[in-house]
Amino acid sequence: MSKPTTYRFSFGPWNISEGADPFGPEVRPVFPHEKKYALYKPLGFDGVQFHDDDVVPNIDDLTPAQISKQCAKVKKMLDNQGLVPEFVAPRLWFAPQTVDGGYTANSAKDRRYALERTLRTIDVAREIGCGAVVLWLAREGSYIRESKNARIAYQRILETINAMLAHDKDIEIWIEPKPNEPTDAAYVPTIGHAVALAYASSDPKRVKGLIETAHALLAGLDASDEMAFALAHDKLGSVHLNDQNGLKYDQDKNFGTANLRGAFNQVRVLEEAGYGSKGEFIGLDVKAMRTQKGKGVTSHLTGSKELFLHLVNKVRSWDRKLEQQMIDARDYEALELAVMKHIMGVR
Ligand code: 3MF
Ligand code: MG
Ligand code: MG
Repeated sequence: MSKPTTYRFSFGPWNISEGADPFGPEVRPVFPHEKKYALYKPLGFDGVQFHDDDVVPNIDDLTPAQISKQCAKVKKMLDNQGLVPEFVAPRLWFAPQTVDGGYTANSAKDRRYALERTLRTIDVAREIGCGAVVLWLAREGSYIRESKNARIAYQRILETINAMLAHDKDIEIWIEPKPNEPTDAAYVPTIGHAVALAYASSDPKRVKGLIETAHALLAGLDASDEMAFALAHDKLGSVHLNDQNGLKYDQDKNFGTANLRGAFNQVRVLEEAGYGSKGEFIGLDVKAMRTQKGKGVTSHLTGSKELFLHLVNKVRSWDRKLEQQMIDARDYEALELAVMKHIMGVR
């Protein structure tokens, strides 16, 4: 048995929010972005996940020199805080040019905007010392199927990936699949789609996936199987651990709080594959409840991390010999009861 992984954790500054939802405004006092970074280390987090405009606000309005200057400032801040930039994601879904999608928009001008902004995101990543760009393909889908040609849309996503790989010889691209929301149906709903794009690309080794628990659940899939699929192809760039209580709005609940057994199995799959041993982060994508009071609310982050670590202990203390006996006897009834009792801490 190799030595146990010491996990490192990450999250994006958007995880510390003021509680706005699609039906109501912010309910907590504003906590400025720049102040969030000072919270990471004291909370036990080493990695920062960025949108491009978290690094460079108003990125569309700045010259390359201004962008470089801002990147240098952020790099210095990260170095001072002892933080690692895990990835940068082009926040395309906010731009007025991407109302009908970015890479898959029907307008050539809008597609050009999306590509240019994405290539700039790669430059931003490199300048802050970060080796990965995440594509959450939020608006690459459709509201009605007839509005776009899906076959052409897939080709366009692939062309974008190839252009990104050509733009920088080292950057990795991690695709974060999600089946729906904000579109009715997304073109890259599962890790299988992302991995197919990776193999079809000009440099499959540099194209991987980022799996969010809730996104797998929204697709009706088991998040641990999605992770296992990526790991079997050596294509799990990172994770967004969280939870989701059935097919509702995108909840980003705390890890393990709605589906404890599913969370146990995600930790188990990650542990068994040695995920984290090469520096991969345990990323969180969790949202504090709107009811939570305070400024700079972070208890959902520390709570999710704590539950993750408890589950690591559960996975490590699980009796594998007994498990093998039950598998050999094909007594899955006994196996299920034993798993449940182990998770619940009863004998
Ligand atoms: C989506 C993501 C992020 C979102 C974040 C804020 C990288 O699941 O992971 O994109 O921006 O959730 O909405
Ligand atoms: Mg989510
Ligand atoms: Mg996510």
